[in-house]
Amino acid sequence: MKLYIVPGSPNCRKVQAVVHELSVPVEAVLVDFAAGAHKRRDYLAINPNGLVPSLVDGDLRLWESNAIMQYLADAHGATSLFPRDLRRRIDVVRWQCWELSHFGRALGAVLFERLFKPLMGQQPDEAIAQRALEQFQPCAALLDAHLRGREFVAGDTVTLADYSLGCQLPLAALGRVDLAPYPELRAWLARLHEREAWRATATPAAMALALEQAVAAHRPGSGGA
Ligand SMILES: N[C@@H](CCC(=O)N[C@@H](CS)C(=O)NCC(=O)O)C(=O)O
Repeated sequence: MKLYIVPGSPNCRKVQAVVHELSVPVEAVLVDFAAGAHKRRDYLAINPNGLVPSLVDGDLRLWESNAIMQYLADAHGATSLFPRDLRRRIDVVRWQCWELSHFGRALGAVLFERLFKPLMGQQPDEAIAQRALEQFQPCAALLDAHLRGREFVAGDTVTLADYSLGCQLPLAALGRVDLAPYPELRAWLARLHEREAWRATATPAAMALALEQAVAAHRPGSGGA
């Protein structure tokens, strides 16, 4: 099995966390974004979107991070991460859908403007970041309220839903996204951080440093923007 990733990508991290949880032998293939490898014909044959992550398992070519997580969990009998019981399973699916459509989409738009654009040498658009932040805040409040009295998003044990919803949050501070108003969310993130699979997939130090430097160069008043 081959997993195509870019170190530091939140969508890759959620899949990598599942790989670590399951201890499955997966060959990680690093896609060289800087060289445009994700837009070349050989990679587009695997993922026509030109995005990461992608999984190749025999003749299966699978893209969309949440689908890859579900496939890996089911293929390895991980019923705790992705329960077979219909009610519990659909709860996990629901939160993963919500992550893609609402929570992660809004947060991703903020981070794209404030972190990833500077990293790529592009000028951030703060108006877009502000609008996305306004969409993120009610989502964060909803999740915060949901987590009250719960260890994890879909119950007392970690599931795919936690890794999907958590994958971008470690970058929040760098993107000036204030999580202070969401104490339950922060406590849940700390619980996630206790898991070996989460710590093992943290953004590589070199990537974290590059992000910090790119953000600093574009900070208002830095003279870099
Ligand atoms: N919905 C997709 C999103 C994948 C995605 O946007 N990946 C980012 C990295 S986190 C990417 O490949 N960006 C490259 C680009 O936009 O050209 C998934 O969940 O797999």
